[in-house]
Amino acid sequence: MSRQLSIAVISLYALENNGVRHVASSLREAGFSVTEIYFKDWVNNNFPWPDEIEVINLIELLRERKIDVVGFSVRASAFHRMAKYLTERVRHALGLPILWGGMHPTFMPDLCIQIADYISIGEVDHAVVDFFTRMDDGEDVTTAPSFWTRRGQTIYRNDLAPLVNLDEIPFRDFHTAQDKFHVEGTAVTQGDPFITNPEYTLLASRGCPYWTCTFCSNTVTKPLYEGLGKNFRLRSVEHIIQEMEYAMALCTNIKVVRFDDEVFPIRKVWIKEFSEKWAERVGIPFEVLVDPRMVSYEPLKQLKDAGMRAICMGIQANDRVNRDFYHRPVSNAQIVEAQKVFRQVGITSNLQLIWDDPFSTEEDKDELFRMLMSLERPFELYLFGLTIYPRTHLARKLLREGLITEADIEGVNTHAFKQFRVDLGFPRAKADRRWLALIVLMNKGFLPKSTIWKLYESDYFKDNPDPLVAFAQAANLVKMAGVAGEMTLRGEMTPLLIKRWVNPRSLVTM
Ligand code: B12
Repeated sequence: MSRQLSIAVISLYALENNGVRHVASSLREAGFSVTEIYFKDWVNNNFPWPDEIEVINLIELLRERKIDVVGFSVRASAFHRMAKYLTERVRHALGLPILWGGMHPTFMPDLCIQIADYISIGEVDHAVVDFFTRMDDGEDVTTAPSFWTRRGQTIYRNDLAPLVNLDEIPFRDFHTAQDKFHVEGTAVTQGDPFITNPEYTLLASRGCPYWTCTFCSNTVTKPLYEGLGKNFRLRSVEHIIQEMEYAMALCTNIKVVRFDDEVFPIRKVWIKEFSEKWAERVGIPFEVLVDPRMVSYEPLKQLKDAGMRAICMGIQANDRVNRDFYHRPVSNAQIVEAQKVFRQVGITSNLQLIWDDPFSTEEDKDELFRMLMSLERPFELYLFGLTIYPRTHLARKLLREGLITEADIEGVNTHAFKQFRVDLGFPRAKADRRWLALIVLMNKGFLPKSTIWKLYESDYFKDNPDPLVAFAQAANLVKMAGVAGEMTLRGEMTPLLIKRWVNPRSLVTM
């Protein structure tokens, strides 16, 4: 059935945005005309404020497409100010009703409904169809589940719709080119800006089996869904393989697939079926992220044989910080053991750390350093700066203990735009500059561990870390050049990737 309403769904600074793509697919399947707009793309550690020409192009595009309702996907809280600004500009120019969806309104509904006319909370793959069907039929939207409406000073709040069965929602669509636009610089480009990307990303699940890590969105979303379905849901293997068959026919440049799950589901029977079907019907190298608590040889070996080429694992911090601040009961010993298993399986491991927290002591950092030094090489290290999301368990605890103020929390702060990935050049305390330089050197295979121990023991660098930092930056650049070279050989280096990652003003650690 064809519907009257013409809806725009806008992604802020993300060409891949799953949220926008899923919402657009569900609405198109229900007969709505949907324009997907990819408003700018991200550049690592730098999300520049939109230029005037970009705002004007966005407004003109909405006008030309005769849009009736504008939906913004506000995925991260750091986008709050920008989404507010764009909302006001679009409203002022076109007088259209504005809807916000995504993680930020899910975290902060009372704040967001003061700005948008409507917000959606949580996942709305089915609920969004119900909301717009009511609107299209001229029925009452103020009682639509998962949606809030503001009329003047009155706010209509509704409970959430139940969580969805992931096998029952449509795939993100890659066949609608004429209704997709990328607004960037002076250009408005029609077509799907992500369809030629060599890296295809997807989720095998939603939610997280370990949902208690205090920094994570799941500590906010899981309680919202109490009684409305299981937070951690897995897609059937067949559904994933069918998506890949559909995607491979349309996205013809896929060289690698990255599973973006909170943690990739390591379940014996599922992994066996997945590995067999992936090898037989997809055959593209892929990467996953796991938790140290789920690492064991057999399933990882099956995945490796099916084409898994790299594995990410969050270490976060040392025992004490993981236990007392992050509520992550993972011991140093488990991490060392997991890395052993990765070496036995023969898989590249990308280990991830969280830095820049206000509670790790020098002893904690020393213990973390020693644990990392005890890991079997080779491994890659990714360093992330701690970003404090609103309403998370961690934000509440740190506020209570006076370790942060409201200004440190995303939404007011925009940490995710500045130091999401740690940049060695960013201003930090002397001691931290030294620790980071030492850690950055650790995964550089060309540097023997004995040299790193000597640098660690040197009293000179404790007082003067800058030469050490310069050395680590140089080693980091050599590493980056090597990685870029390998990616070029595999056909995975694109202008898009270069733009996103090679940011000379903020070089991330690798
Ligand atoms: C995968 C992922 C990414 C991938 C995205 C891949 C992709 N293809 O989209 C990458 C690595 C690119 C990424 C980047 C970032 N991410 Co991220 N990401 C995630 C993750 C793990 C899953 C997101 C996802 O795809 N979910 C599945 C989709 C279908 O769900 P969804 O996006 O929530 O969309 C649903 C609803 O929200 C809603 N919805 C969404 N948009 C809209 C719009 C409208 C109009 C409506 C009605 C509804 C609606 O409907 C959708 C369908 O149900 C989440 C954690 C999580 N559990 O959500 C973090 C998460 C969203 N990311 C987060 C952050 C901070 C970021 C970055 C800012 C980090 C950075 N500095 O690089 C960037 C922002 C990029 C950008 N410009 O948007 C935070 C946000 C927390 C916060 N409150 O700020 C989260 C919650 C992780 C966390 N730490 O807890 N991310």
